[in-house]
Amino acid sequence: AGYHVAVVGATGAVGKQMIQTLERRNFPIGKLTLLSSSRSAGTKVQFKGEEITVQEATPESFEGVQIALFSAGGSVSKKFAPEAVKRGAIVIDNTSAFRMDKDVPLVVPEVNEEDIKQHNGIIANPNCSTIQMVVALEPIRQLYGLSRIVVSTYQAVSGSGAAAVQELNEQTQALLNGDTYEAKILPVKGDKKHYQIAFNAIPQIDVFTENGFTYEEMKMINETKKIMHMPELKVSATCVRIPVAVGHSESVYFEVEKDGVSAEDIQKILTNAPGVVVEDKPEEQQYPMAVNAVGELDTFVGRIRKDLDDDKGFHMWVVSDNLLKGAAWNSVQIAESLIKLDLI
Ligand code: 11C
Repeated sequence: AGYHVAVVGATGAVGKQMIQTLERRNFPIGKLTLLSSSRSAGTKVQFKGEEITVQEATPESFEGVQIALFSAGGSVSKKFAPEAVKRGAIVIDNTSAFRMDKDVPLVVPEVNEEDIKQHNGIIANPNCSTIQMVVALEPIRQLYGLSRIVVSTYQAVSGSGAAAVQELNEQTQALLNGDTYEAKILPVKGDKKHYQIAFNAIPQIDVFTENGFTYEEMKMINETKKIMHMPELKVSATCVRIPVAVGHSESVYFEVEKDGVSAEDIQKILTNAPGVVVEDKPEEQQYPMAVNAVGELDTFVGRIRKDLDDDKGFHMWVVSDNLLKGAAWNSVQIAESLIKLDLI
């Protein structure tokens, strides 16, 4: 009568969406175990009309668990994912802890579902901004090849967690009231300085690496190459936080390998692509916007146009709910793929 599923980080921004997505998809669940840090243990959560109490995660919490969805930060995954695997669970991990490990598949079902078959207990869920970009680019790559990507992101504050959304809301309110509000979280909780996000755009997501790119930018670069199995693909990224609560937007420039491809060709492929909805009627001012993507499982693409100077270059605007396709839904989708591929 269904699987024993655990959600680790059940009270977080993504964990809540995981629980809702399991319910929304009517995922075959026999038992749902909700886990968190000791701080949030005891919280009561509704699932299919029943109340489930969140428990503190311990190694023993994973006894009998078949699928464990992790979204409680990298250190929690590093500590508990091996414990879950040891007890026979398949872990779907939404943190960056294992993404680049050679023996851990990094999966977006629309792109590389078959990679799941190589798992050794842990399957990684990519970074949100990477997922929506590869969902839109993969159908193009399959038909026309892909040689280069240059992406600039406009990322929602919920990517930094529920407390960051609270900071955005309270700060906006305070500034409109003529009060001051000291930033404590954004751009990165653990970094030295914090900046106002209300009425601002901050060109820093995650901390800086030694090459001048941030970790968020390096995630987009490295994860894209791994998911598409293209280590030679040229990718560069600039990641920017904007005062939007939910929904990441991206300006994606890409170059195909084939000559003579038109914007209409790209539009046509994406219209039939899995997980993609094309919203692209400039004459009607129709294009994807973050507010319309909230709560949706799909990735929305518009503003598809050919570069004016490069015959192989194209631009498009890609929008998705970062908590759903970017995190919770992609994780649940991987769990659905496990069933579909007869791997559990
Ligand atoms: C953000 N992309 O928007 C980040 C959140 O590696 O899973 C997800 C971080 C990650 O801030």
